[in-house]
Amino acid sequence: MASRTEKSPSPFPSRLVAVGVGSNVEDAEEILRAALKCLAEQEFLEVEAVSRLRRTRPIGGPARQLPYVNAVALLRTALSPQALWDALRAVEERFGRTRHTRWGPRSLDLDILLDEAGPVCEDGLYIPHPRLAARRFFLESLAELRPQCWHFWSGLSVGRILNILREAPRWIIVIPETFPGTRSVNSPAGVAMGASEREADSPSLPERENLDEQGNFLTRLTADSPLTVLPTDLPFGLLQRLGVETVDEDQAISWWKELEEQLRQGQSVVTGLPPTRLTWHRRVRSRSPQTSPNPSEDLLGVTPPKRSSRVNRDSPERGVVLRPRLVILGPLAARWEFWDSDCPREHTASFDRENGFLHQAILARVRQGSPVVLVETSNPDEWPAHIHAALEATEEPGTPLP
Ligand code: PH2
Ligand code: MG
Ligand code: MG
Repeated sequence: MASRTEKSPSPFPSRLVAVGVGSNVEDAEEILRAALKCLAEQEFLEVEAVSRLRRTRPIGGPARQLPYVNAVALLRTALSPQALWDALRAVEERFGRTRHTRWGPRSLDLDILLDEAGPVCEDGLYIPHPRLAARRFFLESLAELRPQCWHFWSGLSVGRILNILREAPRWIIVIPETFPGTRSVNSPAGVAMGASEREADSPSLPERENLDEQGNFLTRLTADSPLTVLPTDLPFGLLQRLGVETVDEDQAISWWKELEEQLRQGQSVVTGLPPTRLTWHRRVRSRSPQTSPNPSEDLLGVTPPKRSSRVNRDSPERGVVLRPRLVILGPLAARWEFWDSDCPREHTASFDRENGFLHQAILARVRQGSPVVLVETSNPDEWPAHIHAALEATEEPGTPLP
């Protein structure tokens, strides 16, 4: 894929880019301070501000790793995102960075978290960082510097995301429709990869017969982990969960009761999109200006269904709107086509009506008040670890160093 940077040589204005800095080897703190100094000495960029350093629990990766030291630097640069990425990798290498274990110990990790020039979704580079919205420690650092920074995937500011992570119950929404090849979740990696790639090349509206598969998909994703799948999302079916068919009220209420009960028991709950009473069909299909979702409506089903007084009577959540902490989108979302209206024009050609409809329906419901994380890998064996790590990361603010 040709990158935007090759097509137009220098379209990037001088702007702010947030870079996450991390290290988890013996002398992590010194390495971080030296790396920040090294960044400041680079040509073509200036370090505008640096957050406090935080000691953080390692998220994901092998057991018994040393804690990380993490921080965020705000850089001012006119480099293209790709060129900046190259420059950062050169700095990583200077500090002896080697890549052997995924999420394993690293002497220096420099990640582009946000770019004021806009989102990037190409050649393996994703900006905002695909998992930023779950990484509480980076968000804490960013909020020290610029809480108003805009997070494209979620459609929320950093400060808002941080508030949600601090307050929302341990409820994660995973959207199977954005994970191609659900059937092959547990098959050998090679086979699974083949299936994912095939489907990723021609994503299509999942068929009704696949609905049970999608339920199994969530269950399999969370097997061997302390996450509980709420199985009652299954009977609603894809179209209902997308809100294009109305949902039976009693079903919706029992879904909510069970969700509340699980959360009350301190479980971490994974669900698909919750049922909603709203009929999205007409609004999503017709693209008139009035179709833009009204943020006060229960797009995620976050307000309990109609007979809410009965549902909530004995609930600790009573009077409180229940919000998911995180929405996780799969590899189909790591493509420009998925984001449709925000998609640069050169990427829209292959966009067909059915997919557009599916993606718009998903986006209309997820990008309204929930932090969004992308799992961009096509290897299904990695998805469970991603989902588990994302939840863990929401609970790690880190400890600021003096
Ligand atoms: N980076 C990772 C994986 N896990 N955990 C913490 N606490 N901090 C990190 O920067 C980090 C991580 C992969 O880049
Ligand atoms: Mg990283
Ligand atoms: Mg990195």
